[in-house]
Amino acid sequence: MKKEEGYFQEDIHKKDYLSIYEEKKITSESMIFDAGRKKESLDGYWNYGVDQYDTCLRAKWYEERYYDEDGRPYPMDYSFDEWPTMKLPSCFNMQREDLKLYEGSVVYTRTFYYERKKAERVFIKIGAANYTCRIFLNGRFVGMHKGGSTPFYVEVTNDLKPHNRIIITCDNKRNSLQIPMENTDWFNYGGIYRSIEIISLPQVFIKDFRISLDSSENSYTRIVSDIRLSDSIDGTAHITIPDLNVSVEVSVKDGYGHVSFEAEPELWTPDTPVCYEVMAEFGEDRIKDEVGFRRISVMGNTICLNGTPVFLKGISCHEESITNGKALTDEERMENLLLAKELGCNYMRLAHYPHHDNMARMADKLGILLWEEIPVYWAIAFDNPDTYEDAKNQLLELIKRDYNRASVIIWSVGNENADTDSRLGFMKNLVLSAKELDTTRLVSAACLVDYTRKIIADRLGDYLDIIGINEYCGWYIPDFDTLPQILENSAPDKPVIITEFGADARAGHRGTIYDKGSEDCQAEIYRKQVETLEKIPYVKGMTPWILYDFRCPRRLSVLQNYYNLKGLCSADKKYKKMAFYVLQDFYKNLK
Ligand code: GCB
Repeated sequence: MKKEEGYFQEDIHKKDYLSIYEEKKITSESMIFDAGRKKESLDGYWNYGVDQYDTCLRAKWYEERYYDEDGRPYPMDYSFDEWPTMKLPSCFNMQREDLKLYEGSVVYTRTFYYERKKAERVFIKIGAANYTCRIFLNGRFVGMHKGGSTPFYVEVTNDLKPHNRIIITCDNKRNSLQIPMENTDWFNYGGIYRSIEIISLPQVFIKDFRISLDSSENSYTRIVSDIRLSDSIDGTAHITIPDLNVSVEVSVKDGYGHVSFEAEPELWTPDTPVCYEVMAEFGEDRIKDEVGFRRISVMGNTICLNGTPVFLKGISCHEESITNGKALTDEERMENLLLAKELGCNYMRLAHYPHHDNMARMADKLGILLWEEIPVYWAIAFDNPDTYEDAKNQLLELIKRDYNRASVIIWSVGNENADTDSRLGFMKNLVLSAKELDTTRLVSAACLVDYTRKIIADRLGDYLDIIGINEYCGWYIPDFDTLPQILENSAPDKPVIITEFGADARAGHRGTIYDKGSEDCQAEIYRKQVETLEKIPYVKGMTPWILYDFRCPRRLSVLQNYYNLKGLCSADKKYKKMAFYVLQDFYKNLK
């Protein structure tokens, strides 16, 4: 294929080379309900090039315009098929020592065969890629997604051939307008770190499927379900739940159907994490999910699960492992959940961004309640409308992804954001969006304490169902006695969860309770914290910071050595610090 004359100069001089890739934005609107569907995996070995200057996008390598009219090759700056390979999904930082601190574009490519069946629609799903991802199939730009932790889907029905070349560029450069912004207290892993899959569907398919107890009624025997189709057509869908003897028809009009019916599910709780196989079908399409039924609510200062008051015995957790970065294996996820169980938890905070959806699926089975969060972290560009759209999109993608998970009880719209007017408007709107899309859960955020007035006084609290509070009394706030004062000065009219407290301790480093960085000092702070918090009637849960140590570019002391050491366990999770047992004891003896 021939390149236009002068293409070379255009490639290097064009300043806004990215604008053409802003079209075809993939958003929460493009999501497809994919539980129980047959998928073909594109995981495995991809060729890749580290493209620090974004030359693939500037020079449109994906067009593969190799030859002039006489068949002579143009000079080329890439060699897709000769490039080295990397196994996906993965964080590239963990794959090559010299990429450990790289932040920027990586071009991934591979070929694959596909035999398209008549009348099917085909989509590519990427579980997550950090942060901006652009997909090209057979020379054509098919879509762009922003946001580093949620899944996205793009239709490729008309682009597929028997033999295909796919190219995905993925750029994890930090940026003050993104969610999160450039400064975070965790490591900015890059790459396509969750699975890449092909999903083949009939012409008309079930695009969204939600099922839960009816949140508008105080009943435990009424189930509601919403079905949205890919197309605006009329018809009848079916829902079956064999173990509940449910088989109902759903009348669908203009692509949407709602049904409400009686059933007697055993309620989902951490002690009885019962999930039912639920099937839905419309025309040739079938989906299948495993769903638990429970009700979460707030009454005054109390959090109730199925009408019974519950105290959230929790722990915070990042999505990270020493060997795999964010690309955890299911075994590693299970290890984290079991470690929380061993600690005596009935609840976890999945900080500070959406973790893999298998985490919630496993929590459904193990009986662990979850707080899920979007990375509206610290000083977001609250004045910027595009930044808001990005945050909202990440929130909607998360909610749509995990709507049917009984374990997820709280959506968090952010963490530690200063109480300014623009932040209030931004985050209030996120709260309202979450509530509009999902009436079956509570909405919260991890707020800052007003240390000057020593009071819980974040204006966002008015809009939340539960107020989350991060407080570091005894650590960043050296005078521990500030905590009882804050708690005494405050009289919230809703439950409070202490979303963070903690202290750094290097595993195996001992000292007196005054020696910062020693296990003894950390354990003492935990002792004082739980002793104080236990007495406060409106504190209805806690997720101390954090289950295990994690990589952190901001932590430069010799003790820390680029790790945040507030873990109750060492980073490899093999060693439990003294504070682990303090919290375990507290949870064990809590009534
Ligand atoms: C916080 C942040 C968390 C940090 C932690 C710390 O308040 O929410 O992301 O890692 O403090 O260790 O300072």
